[in-house]
Amino acid sequence: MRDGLVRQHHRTLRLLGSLLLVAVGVCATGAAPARAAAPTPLDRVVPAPASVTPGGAPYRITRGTHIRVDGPREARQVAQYLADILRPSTGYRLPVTTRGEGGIRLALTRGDFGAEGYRLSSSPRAVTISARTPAGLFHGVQTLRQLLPAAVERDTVQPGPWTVAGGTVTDTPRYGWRGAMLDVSRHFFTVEQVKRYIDQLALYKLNKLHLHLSDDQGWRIAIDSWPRLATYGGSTEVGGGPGGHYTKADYQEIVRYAASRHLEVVPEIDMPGHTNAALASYAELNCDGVAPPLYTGTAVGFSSLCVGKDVTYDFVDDVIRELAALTPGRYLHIGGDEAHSTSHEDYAAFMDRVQPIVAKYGKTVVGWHQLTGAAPAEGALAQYWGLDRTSAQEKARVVKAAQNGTGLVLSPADRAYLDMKYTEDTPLGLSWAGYVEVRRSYDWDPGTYLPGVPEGAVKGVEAPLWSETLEDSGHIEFMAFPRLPGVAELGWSPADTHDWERYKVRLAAQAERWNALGIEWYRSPQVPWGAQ
Ligand code: NGO
Repeated sequence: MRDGLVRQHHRTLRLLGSLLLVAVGVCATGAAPARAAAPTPLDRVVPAPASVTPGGAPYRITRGTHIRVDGPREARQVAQYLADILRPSTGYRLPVTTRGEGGIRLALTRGDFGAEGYRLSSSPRAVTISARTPAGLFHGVQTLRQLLPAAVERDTVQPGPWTVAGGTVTDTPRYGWRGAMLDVSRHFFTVEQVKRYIDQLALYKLNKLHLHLSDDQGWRIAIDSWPRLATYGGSTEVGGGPGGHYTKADYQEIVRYAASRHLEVVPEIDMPGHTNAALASYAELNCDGVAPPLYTGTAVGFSSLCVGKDVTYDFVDDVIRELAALTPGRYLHIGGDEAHSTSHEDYAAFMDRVQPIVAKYGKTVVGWHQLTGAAPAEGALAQYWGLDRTSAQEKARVVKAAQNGTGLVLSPADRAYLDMKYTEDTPLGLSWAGYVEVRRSYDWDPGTYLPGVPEGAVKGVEAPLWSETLEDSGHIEFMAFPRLPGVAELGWSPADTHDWERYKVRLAAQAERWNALGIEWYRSPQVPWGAQ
C-alpha cells in the first residue's frame, strides 16, 4: 500500500524531469514508516567480515537509484550481476551507469585490498564498494546482498524498504583457496544443476569449484582422442541410471559461468585408482587387455590403470592435454586417492610420470594427500581428507611434505565432507567418517589443524560433496546447507572472528535467504533458526 503510494507519487514526479527523480529518493526515504524493520547490522554477514565499523544513518535503495561503475568489462559485469539480483524483487529499473552522484557505486581503486578484498561504505547518500579487482567488487556485492532484506532474493516484486545500515565493512580473505567439490561421477549433474550450485557457492565468497569428473562409475567429460570414455564410460552411474557427460562446449559453459561468479574450475581426473569407467571403455588400458564391465555400485579401491604399459601414459597425456586446453584455471587435480589395487612402487612410479605431464601442459598439480606418499612435484598441492583417526604415520607424511614446500588444501572428512550424514537419521549421505553436525563442521581452525604444518603451507579449505547417494539439486542443497557457509567462513574470515555462539546466530539469519532462493536445507537443532 505504502509502496503503491510512493510509486504513484513517483510517476507524477517523473514528468518533471530527472532533477526531481533525485528528490523522489529523498522523499521516499522520508516516508519510511517508523516501524520499518531495522536494517541488518553490518556484522550479520557470513563469512564474518574482517572488520566492521557501524555508524551513521542508513542508505536506502529507491526507484531513483542507479548503479554506477567505471572500469573494465569485468567490473561492469559485476554491476550487471548486482542489477540482475536487485531488479526483480525491488521492481526498480536500477540502470547501470558510468556517471552520476550517489546511488550504488562500484569502484576499482588502488587501495590495499589484496586480490579479493573490498570495502563497503554506506551512508544516506550512497553505498560504495571499492576494490582493487573485479573479484573484490564481486565479494563486496555478496556482502551488500546479505545486508539487504532476504526478500531481495525473490524473483517477484516485494514491498521493501531496501535499507542498508550505515557504516563501513573492510574485508579481505584469510586464504586464497576456498573451494567446493562436486562429484559429478557417482551421479551425473547437468550444466544447469552445476550452475545452480555455483550461484550458491558465490553467495559465500567461495572461489574454487573442483569438479570430480571421473571415477569408477562414470567418465563425465568428452575427450576427442578417446571418445568412448564419455560415450560408453559415461553411460551409467551409481544405481544404474543413464549417467551422462559434458561435451566440451558444456564444460566450457560451466567454466564461463563459474568465472562470471569469480570461481575458478579445478577439474579432476582421478588416477591411477577410481578408473573403472575408463578401463571399461578401452580394453588396452587394462594389464590383461580385458575390459571390465561398467560399474554402478559404491565400493572403492578395486580399479587401477596399468602402470607398466606405455599406452597408459599416452592416454594420460591425451586426457590432460585436452582438459588443460579447456581449462583457463591454474590447477589440474589428478586424484591419487585409494589406489588400493596399485602397489606402492607402482603408485610412486605412476606419479613420477604423470606429474610432469600436467606441468608440460602448463598446469599445477593437485592431488589427494596420498600423493605425499610419492614425490609431489614442486609447487604441487595436496588435499588432506584424513580424519581424527587417521594414523599418526599418515599425518606425519603430510606434515613433512608441507614442511618441504607442498601446499595443503584442508578437507578433513569428519569436518568438511558435506556428504557425511548430520546424524544417524539423515536420509541422505554416508557415515564412514562419522556424523558431522553443523557445529562440528564449523568448529575447527585450518591454521592449527595439523600440528607441525608451517603457517604459509595451508592454502585454504575445501568442502567436498560426494554423490553416491545424491541425485538432484535438492539433495545437494540439503547436504550443503547449512554446513557449506561454515566451511566458507573458515576459509574467508580471520581466525579471531571464530566463535560458534556468535556464528550460529549469523547462520540462523541466513535461512530466510535460503527460503527466498528456494534452497533446501537441514534444520539442525544446533542452530537457533527462529520462525523460518
Ligand atoms: C573418499 C573417497 C571417495 C568417496 C568419498 C565418500 C576420497 C578422497 N576418496 O574421499 O571415493 O566418494 O570418500 O565420502
